[in-house]
Amino acid sequence: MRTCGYCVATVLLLVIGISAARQLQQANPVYVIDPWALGMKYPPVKLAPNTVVKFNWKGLGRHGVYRIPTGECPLEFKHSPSRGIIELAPVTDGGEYATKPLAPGTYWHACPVPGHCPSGMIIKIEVAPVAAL
Ligand SMILES: [Cu+2]
Repeated sequence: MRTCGYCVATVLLLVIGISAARQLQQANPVYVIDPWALGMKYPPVKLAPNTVVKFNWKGLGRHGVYRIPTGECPLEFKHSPSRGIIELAPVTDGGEYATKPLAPGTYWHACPVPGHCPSGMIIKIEVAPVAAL
């Protein structure tokens, strides 16, 4: 009896594909920003789809996390979704925050404490579509 080489290969690829898809569903990649603090510079980062971004400022003073629409620090950080300013984590003395898994797109995150965004607590996060990786 002859085995069908193509059939075996097809089944193998199918199994590998399914398990890879399961892994993608199960484990979101995590990108950690630690410390989220003054005196740091945050170069732009490119991340895979569904990456969770964690900000850590435990024991590092008063900070928070806002999403802002552009790389320009707003004069005033006030939750205002119509203007693209979204409070993700209010200012607390020490803390941490994790985003939801990020869909493809460009995100700007900044600290809302007066003076912190202009001093460098701002980061551009680009989440690439799957095909672009
Ligand atoms: Cu801050």
